[in-house]
Amino acid sequence: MGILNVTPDSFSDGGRFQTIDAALEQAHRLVEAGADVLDVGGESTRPGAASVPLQEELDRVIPVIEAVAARLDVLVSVDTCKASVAQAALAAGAEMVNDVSAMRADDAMTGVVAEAGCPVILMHALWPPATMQNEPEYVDVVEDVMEFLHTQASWAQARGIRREAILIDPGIGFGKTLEHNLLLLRSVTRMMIGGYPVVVGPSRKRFIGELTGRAPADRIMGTAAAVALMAAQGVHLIRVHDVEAMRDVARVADAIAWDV
Ligand code: HH2
Repeated sequence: MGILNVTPDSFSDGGRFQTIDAALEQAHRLVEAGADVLDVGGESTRPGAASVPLQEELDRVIPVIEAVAARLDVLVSVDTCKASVAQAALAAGAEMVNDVSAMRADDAMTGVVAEAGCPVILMHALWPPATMQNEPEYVDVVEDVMEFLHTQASWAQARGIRREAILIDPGIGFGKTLEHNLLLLRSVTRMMIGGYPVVVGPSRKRFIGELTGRAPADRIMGTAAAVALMAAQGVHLIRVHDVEAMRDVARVADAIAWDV
């Protein structure tokens, strides 16, 4: 899954793809590099990021989704917590919703996803993002995150979303210390117990900076290590900025670990 942030303030690529032309060019690059899914987002979720008004988020993502869906053969996902943005994105050609609040932020989200019948990623985060990094605590981080995701998945099904449409994501960096992130990445196969496909987004994140001392743009090798280990553990979808490099990493890791 290639990341296409149309935001001024994302932590690693903010401000780079704000015009439709720049976003389309990047979308082309990501698809040529082998992305199966493009995740288009108009609101940064980094700790402390300002929330974006509805109209502004719509103005950022909808024209880009329309342009990408019309021109490229790729599944477009919309990274949003707002039901109206998801609805407009699906009408504009998106086919999947990626909700980092696991559909807690907007009560109308389950209805939009159920009606569309599209796949949805439910991600774990301590909520809201503004305070999620304030000394996060868990009893057993893997167990707690898994229980939360299974609860949200059951609730989603009770609201009319098909079980087969649900993917889950432990939410690397969303209300987690370095140790929490490492425990989740080390034990990601435990996330698969419920049978939902698992998505992981380690790309250029702060835990890699904490381990290597590097700035976001220089975290590609650190990201590669995480991607290799995710592929080797059978993670279904890996959300990354550097698709060309990570495609090779996943290809080799898959061949070694899975003989494919
Ligand atoms: N991480 C980010 C955003 N959306 N979605 C899923 N499912 N999983 C993730 O780990 C995830 C996500 C944060 O990364 P990024 O989009 O690069 O930065 P920002 O939130 O600053 O735009």
